[in-house]
Amino acid sequence: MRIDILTLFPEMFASPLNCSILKRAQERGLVAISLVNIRDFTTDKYRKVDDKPYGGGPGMVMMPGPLFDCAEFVDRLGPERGRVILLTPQGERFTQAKARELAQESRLVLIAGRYEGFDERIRIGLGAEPLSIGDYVLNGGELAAMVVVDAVVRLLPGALGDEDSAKDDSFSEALLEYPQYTRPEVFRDMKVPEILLSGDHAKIAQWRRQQALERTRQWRPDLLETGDRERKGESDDGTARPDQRQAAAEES
Ligand code: 6GU
Repeated sequence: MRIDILTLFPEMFASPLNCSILKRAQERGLVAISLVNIRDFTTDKYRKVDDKPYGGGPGMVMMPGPLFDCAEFVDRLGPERGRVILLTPQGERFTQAKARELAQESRLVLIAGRYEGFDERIRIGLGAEPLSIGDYVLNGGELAAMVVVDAVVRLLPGALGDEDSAKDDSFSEALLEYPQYTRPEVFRDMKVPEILLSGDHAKIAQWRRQQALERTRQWRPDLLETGDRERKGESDDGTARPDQRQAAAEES
């Protein structure tokens, strides 16, 4: 996979891209990530990338010129055009399902902006899909772009060790995970639940499922609501995955 990130702050990406799984994935050749500074495509002496909104209103808007020139330059860096994603709070919500979908692509172009927003012709003219990472406002799209890169790259075959990949099964977002414990057995008077030391694997599995349901009910009841297919982990044809049916049965 090739990922090009168009940004006004390429330096923000240095640390996240050069640690841990993302670093290893690049070293292994699973993904090539390039950072391109939008400001390098300005033509005026002030290197201006934003301007006041037509019609009035607060804030500044990203101008189409530098971004078009930047995107057209980036197009030529790879053999095919790639899917263009516009990071903006005015977008479709990024989910695990979307991460899986993007992980199938051979090329992604991520546009991270600043200011109040993008001139609408950027989305239209570049065929960019607006994507938001959640219902809150960030100072810019950079952190959101990093979130997308992180979630997508870890899904590329070979990015995770065997140990980690087991956790990433297709039901990973259907319920919250059960609580985990490791050594020591007693820590500051807090004991590991007896059942986990019992060696009874059937009982342990039952306990974990019940715990997963309980904490989902407490902290993410929306995941248990009907009519929310994607996060409930239902398949595209609307039928429940086997794991889901079991969870629903236990719930009732
Ligand atoms: Cl993609 N950008 C900004 N600026 N804020 C956000 C976001 C993106 N997603 C959630 N909040």
